Amino acid sequence: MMINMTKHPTQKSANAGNNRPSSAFGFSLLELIITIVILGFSSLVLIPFFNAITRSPDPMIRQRAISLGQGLMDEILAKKWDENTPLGGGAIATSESTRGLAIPASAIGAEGGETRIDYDDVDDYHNLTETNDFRDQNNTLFILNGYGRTAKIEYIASNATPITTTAPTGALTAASATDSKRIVVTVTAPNQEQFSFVSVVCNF
Ligand SMILES: [Ca+2]
Repeated sequence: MMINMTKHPTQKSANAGNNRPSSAFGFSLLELIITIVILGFSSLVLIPFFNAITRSPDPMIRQRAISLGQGLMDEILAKKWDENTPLGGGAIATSESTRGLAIPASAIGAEGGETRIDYDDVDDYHNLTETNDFRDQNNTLFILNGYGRTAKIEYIASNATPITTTAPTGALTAASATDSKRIVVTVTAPNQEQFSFVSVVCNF
């Protein structure tokens, strides 16, 4: 019996140049399913991350807001403690203390006739409110659309703690004058995010 060992012509051409395993030609269904499952789990982790990025405030917005607040706070802190504080400094009389000069502290707020460029003591800035249009201490106008800032100054008890933007409650009258004034500057950014700057200045 003769056995023909010659390969069929079509079989020979199909195997020609084929030295790689059959799996190298593409993905099996199992591999595709595993890939889809991995991508699915990855998206669970990554989607909240991307959402957080798209919703986070623009760093430039924050930087401008902080500059606005810090600029006004620096300006206020450079002024004397009270309208009646003598040039060169020195304590004056308050409801907390009779040390120093027997000159009573004034009520909170700008004195009659004072405008921004005349502000010479800390509490002149009480209720200063600016929106879009801002002025520096030289009364020079600069515009930052969408931003706002306000200043609030109150007498607070000198032993009050904690000092925050809301507590302790302050007083505005000269009769309730204490040895400490709390300054709160609040800046509102275009995205309505608020930044508060708090300082306490003392009668000395
Ligand atoms: Ca003043």
